[in-house]
Amino acid sequence: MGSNVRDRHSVFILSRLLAVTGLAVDRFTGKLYAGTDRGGVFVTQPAATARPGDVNGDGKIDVLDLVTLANGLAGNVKFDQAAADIFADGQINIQDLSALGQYLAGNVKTLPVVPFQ
Ligand SMILES: [Ca+2]
Repeated sequence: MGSNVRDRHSVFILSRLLAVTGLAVDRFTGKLYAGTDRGGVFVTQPAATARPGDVNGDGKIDVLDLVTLANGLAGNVKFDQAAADIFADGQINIQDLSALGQYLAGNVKTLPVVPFQ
């Protein structure tokens, strides 16, 4: 019986979500809005697409990502594997840590760092 209540509540929530029309994605921020312009109500972030360097997934690329990756490589914490291939060679290792450090130091302007073929 308890699950019926939850199911009805889920259907209610779903119907409310489907009632929302005119969803729009802000091309600059990637945020999804209900409304036809940027003045609409912020709904949610779109499904996660890995942003190279944002290893901890907080939307920023900063020294915390460096710390997270270092700890991740040491096996101490979990991290966003797709975002961690900063030196884009399909592997996650010390080269990614180095590339992120170079980016944070300003020596690399964009991520990922694509190795020479
Ligand atoms: Ca981050």
